[in-house]
Amino acid sequence: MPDELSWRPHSSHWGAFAAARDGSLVRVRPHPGDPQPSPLLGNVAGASQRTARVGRPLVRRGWLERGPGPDPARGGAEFVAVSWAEALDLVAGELSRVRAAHGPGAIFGGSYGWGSAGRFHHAQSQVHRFLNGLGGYVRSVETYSLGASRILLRHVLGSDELLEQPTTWPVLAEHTELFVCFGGMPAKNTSVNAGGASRHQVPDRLRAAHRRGARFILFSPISDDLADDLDPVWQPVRPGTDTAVLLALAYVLVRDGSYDRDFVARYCAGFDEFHRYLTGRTDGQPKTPSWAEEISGVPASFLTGLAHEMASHRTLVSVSWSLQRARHGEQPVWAGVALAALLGQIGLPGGGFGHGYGAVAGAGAGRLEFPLPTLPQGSNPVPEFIPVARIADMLLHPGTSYDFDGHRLTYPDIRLVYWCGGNPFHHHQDLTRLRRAFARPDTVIVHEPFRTATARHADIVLPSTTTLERNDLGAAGNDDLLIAMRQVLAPFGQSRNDYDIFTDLAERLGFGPEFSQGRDETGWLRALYEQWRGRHAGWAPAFEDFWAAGELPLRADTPRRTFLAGYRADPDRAPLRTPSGRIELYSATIAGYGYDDCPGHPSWLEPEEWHGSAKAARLPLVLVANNPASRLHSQLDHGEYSRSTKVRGREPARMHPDDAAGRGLRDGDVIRIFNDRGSCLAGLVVTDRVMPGVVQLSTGAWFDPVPTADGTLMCVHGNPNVLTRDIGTSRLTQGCAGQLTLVDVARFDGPLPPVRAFDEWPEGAP
Ligand SMILES: Nc1nc2c(c(=O)[nH]1)N[C@H]1C(S)=C(S)[C@@H](COP(=O)(O)OP(=O)(O)OC[C@H]3O[C@@H](n4cnc5c(=O)[nH]c(N)nc54)[C@H](O)[C@@H]3O)O[C@H]1N2
Ligand SMILES: Nc1nc2c(c(=O)[nH]1)N[C@H]1C(S)=C(S)[C@@H](COP(=O)(O)OP(=O)(O)OC[C@H]3O[C@@H](n4cnc5c(=O)[nH]c(N)nc54)[C@H](O)[C@@H]3O)O[C@H]1N2
Ligand SMILES: [Mo]
Repeated sequence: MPDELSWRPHSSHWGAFAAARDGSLVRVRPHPGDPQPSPLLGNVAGASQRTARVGRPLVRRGWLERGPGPDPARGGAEFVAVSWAEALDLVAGELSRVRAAHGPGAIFGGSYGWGSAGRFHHAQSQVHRFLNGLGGYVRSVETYSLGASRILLRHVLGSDELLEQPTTWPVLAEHTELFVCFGGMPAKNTSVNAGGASRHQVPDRLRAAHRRGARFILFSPISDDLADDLDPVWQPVRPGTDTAVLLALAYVLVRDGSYDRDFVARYCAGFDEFHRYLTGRTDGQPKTPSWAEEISGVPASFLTGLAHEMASHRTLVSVSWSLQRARHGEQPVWAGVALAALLGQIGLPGGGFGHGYGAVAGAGAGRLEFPLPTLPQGSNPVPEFIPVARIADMLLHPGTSYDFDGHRLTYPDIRLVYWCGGNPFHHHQDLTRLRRAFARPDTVIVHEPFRTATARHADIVLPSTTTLERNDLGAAGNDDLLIAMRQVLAPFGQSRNDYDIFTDLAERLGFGPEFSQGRDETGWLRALYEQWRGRHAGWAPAFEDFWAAGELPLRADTPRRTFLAGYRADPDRAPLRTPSGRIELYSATIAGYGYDDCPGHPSWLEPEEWHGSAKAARLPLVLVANNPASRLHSQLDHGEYSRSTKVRGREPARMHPDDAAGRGLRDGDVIRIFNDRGSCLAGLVVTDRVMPGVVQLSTGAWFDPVPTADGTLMCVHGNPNVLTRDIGTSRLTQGCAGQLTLVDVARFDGPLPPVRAFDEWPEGAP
């Protein structure tokens, strides 16, 4: 009987839950206070033990026999199981060798990725603390999530506060009359929040706005980017062309005199430069609705009507993060800010500009007023870094220089890659190229609970525990609860906590006591909690009481907050931290960099791959590689819920009935999606929820490559990143541009290659 089980509180990036052992099974039930628990919880039970786990430390046979060095065999070779003592000696020895021979600047510890929820066992914090203790490493900056916009917003609004402290949901639910959503606010995404979400509130807030009479406009290639129960008006838009649409809306406001002159004069700088571009005085092309229709496919009459509606209602211009995860991704964000500025509602409740509502549960949930318990990471004396998505360029082209936000930087010469808590062979673009890049270093070390594609590309794989196998503190900076994440299962096989692995390595490398401070897991949890309580949360109970209670409320409710209300109230006393102190519709700083791919004001710049490019004659479909509905990235892809969505064991790819019929394809077919960079198989879902000319394939199917005759890789499981282009958004931000790519699709005939992504690996005896 489930009620006789011993339920323990726990948490994940997709929500708080309780888990219990039931014989050899794990049972999971959502937190009772969560009004809309995530379906992703359905991946947890079956995926935690056995299947696809790494059970022992593994060393690639070639590396063990021939020693460190570049090796194209990385990714396809046999592993040998070794003892922990042997594995740790090898890792410590190799770290020492590389440091002695090449210095700490030859170690890449950027190690990007989501890992698991939990403040102490947070994999990124652990590896950074460890490598800092050792003397430093080359780091990565920024994220795949927001590569273009964080940097752009610092130039345009003087900070990235929009991302941390946007207008909160209660205010939107009460005041917004018109939600104009570029890229939507997909319900699938609001399951997730870095660190966790104990109360998923976004669907209810949107429904509340709808009940009050708010209207929703969805600009997207896909109709389910806004929930059906909001009765959205779906306006399909060619992927990658939203900037033209936003500029045309701004153009109508200016042409018809319905923009807010006072707001622009008082709160903005650079209107004249932007105006000259909008009206065509700089390039001969007024950014009219018919001009935008030609580019985007959105009818000019719709745009003219909408611009007037926007000016006469309390309007939120909402741009999803996905729009900036594409070439020239800075432009739709900047154009969105400019449009909202012309509407003059920035700083008013429910009006203005939003970015990322519907990306994560915490956007608009409001930040806590105090910091969370945090593992100190130490400091890194190595100055070198890369923008995170330039990983393959760095490994392939040491010594080469490139542009980044006004700087000219040089790629370091990396000999050792250390990854803990991320899956670049899921998240990075052009995986054939990434495999070439991973052949270059002397040594690749990966900590992983699972047999991921990244672990497969390592020389040494150290098996980590999952969160269910350890104790932790669960919390997010914009959530209501601190959760006592209690261990439910014994560690699988010989897997160990990342912390314990690093402690033993630090011991071997001579800084054991500094790293561990003499504490075990419980010692750290108690210390982190009590230090936090002492500094920031005197009202909280002692650790033992918190742990026994299982959770601690951090606040009563979502705060009410309006973005830039203070600036609006007094722009002279509370200026923005831009050079002008105002919202920059034109940035002399950016213009001064002279980047052809990011000029000084919002601009329509044709991407290399879209429906309008010459290449589209040969590759006529735009692939939308968005974030997956059935899991968090690649995590627990072998879980029950994720597997239930697969079509003939492959990741589902959705396309419009006309595109399917034109290719003789039927629902349920296994298709091959291809371009010049590679190909993948997927299971076809035919639906009119996707606009014609688009194929949608989410990220995160575990990479399962087979070589092809032309030297590119084919993923038989459906990882879209074998197709995407490995290029920065622009020279300003060098963000990930993986969302959009030109492809074509054909039925895959012939014997179907089996999906082996979750199988055991070839493993030899030592
Ligand atoms: N084409 C395309 N590509 C994209 C995107 C896109 O839109 N389009 N989106 C991008 C975005 S926004 C992001 S954020 C990235 C996400 O990319 P990642 O964050 O790299 O993806 P995850 O699958 O979450 O990888 C986390 C890994 O950590 C492992 N892990 C979990 N817990 C632990 C632990 O305690 N210890 C250790 N050592 N490991 C652990 C998991 O098993 C998993 O393999 O993908 C990006 N890639
Ligand atoms: N379930 C689930 N939720 C997640 C994640 C996950 O892996 N799984 N990942 C989390 C992470 S790390 C992040 S960064 C956020 C990402 O948040 P986003 O980047 O906003 O999410 P995506 O799903 O990639 O894209 C949202 C939608 O944008 C639309 N879109 C794509 N290109 C265009 C375009 O050119 N124009 C228009 N108008 N629309 C376009 C697509 O139809 C897509 O469904 O999601 C988070 N939430
Ligand atoms: Mo992300």
